[in-house]
Amino acid sequence: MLIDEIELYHIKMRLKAPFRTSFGEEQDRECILVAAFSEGLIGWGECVASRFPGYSYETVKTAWHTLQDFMVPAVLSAPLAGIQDYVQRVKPVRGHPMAKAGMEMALWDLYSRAAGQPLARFMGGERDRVPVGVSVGIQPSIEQMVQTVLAFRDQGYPRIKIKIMPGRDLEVARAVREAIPGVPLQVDANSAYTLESALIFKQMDDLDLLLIEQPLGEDDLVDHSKLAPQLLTPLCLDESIHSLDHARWALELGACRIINIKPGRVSGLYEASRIHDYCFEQGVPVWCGGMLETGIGRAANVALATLPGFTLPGDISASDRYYEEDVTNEAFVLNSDGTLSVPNGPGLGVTVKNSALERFTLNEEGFRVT
Ligand code: OSB
Ligand code: MG
Repeated sequence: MLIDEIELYHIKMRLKAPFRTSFGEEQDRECILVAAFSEGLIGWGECVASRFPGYSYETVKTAWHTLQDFMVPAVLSAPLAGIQDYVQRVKPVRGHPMAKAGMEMALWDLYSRAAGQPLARFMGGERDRVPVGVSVGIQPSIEQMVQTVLAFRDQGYPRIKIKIMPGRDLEVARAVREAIPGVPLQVDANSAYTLESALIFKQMDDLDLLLIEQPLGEDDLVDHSKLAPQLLTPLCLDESIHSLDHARWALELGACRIINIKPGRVSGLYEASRIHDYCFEQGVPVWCGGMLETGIGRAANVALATLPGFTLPGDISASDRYYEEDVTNEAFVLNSDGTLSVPNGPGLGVTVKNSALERFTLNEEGFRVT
């Protein structure tokens, strides 16, 4: 396939409510949208690097630079033989997984559209609905956390995740557990602790949590492997897993029992599905994480979560959980059974609302084959 043109859009969208984690707070979410043009078709991708390098070292600016200087030329330099060809071409670029993934998503959209298939089918997924949950940011008080969680529970979210940080952990989790007994609940520390805090996590064993997500440092598989056996609650890794090798290392070390897969964190849907396949063979449950995506990245996450090993609910909430207005014409809506429906149109199954894109765009640039 000859890709004739790539457009990059740096966009900014106001979240309905600020999203607070152990590494900071986001009110206006920024990201990069990638449009790839070929043979009259357009493929869209979303690069999930944020403005601030708290979750990952990548930022909107580093991603713009690596996309412009490396990923765009890799795609425009010669006709592409497929997704794997793209993956090979960008392999010499060390790191920068979110930038790689944003471009890759546009290519997945393009290739599955060209095949006339929904991306989910194109990737080998069979489900037409995927189970989902909601990720609730750190709130100003325990009271407000409980109220926020109850409101999401009442909206029909069947699984709740709450963010924790030092000083706002055990008591908050206990209060939420008491407010929603029996509802699947998990916590996410976003790397905020060290092994010295093991006791806090041991005390969480009484709360019947589904899992504890990324308590220790991103590069700390060793200490995770020391913490995991001290707990009854399964440990799940997010930030630590950047590739299939990391998944294998983490599982071999006993550093986790569950893996959160985010396409952006692992260089794209291709590596994400390889991690899925490996975990599926090993009987290790996986679930799809989220990065507060627009309708574009959300559609890709929904497609990924149709693979059979995604047995735990994803952080893929309905569009209206995040934004008043999305950049896509189609919105994802929570079904009464706590799922999101998989779009059945070709590719990502969503279309870009140009009027919204124009209003959200801070900067755009186009690149053509010369
Ligand atoms: O750690 O899972 C995380 C959002 C931004 C950065 C990191 C994380 C998150 C979330 C949000 O938890 C999940 C969602 O998109 O709903
Ligand atoms: Mg996480």
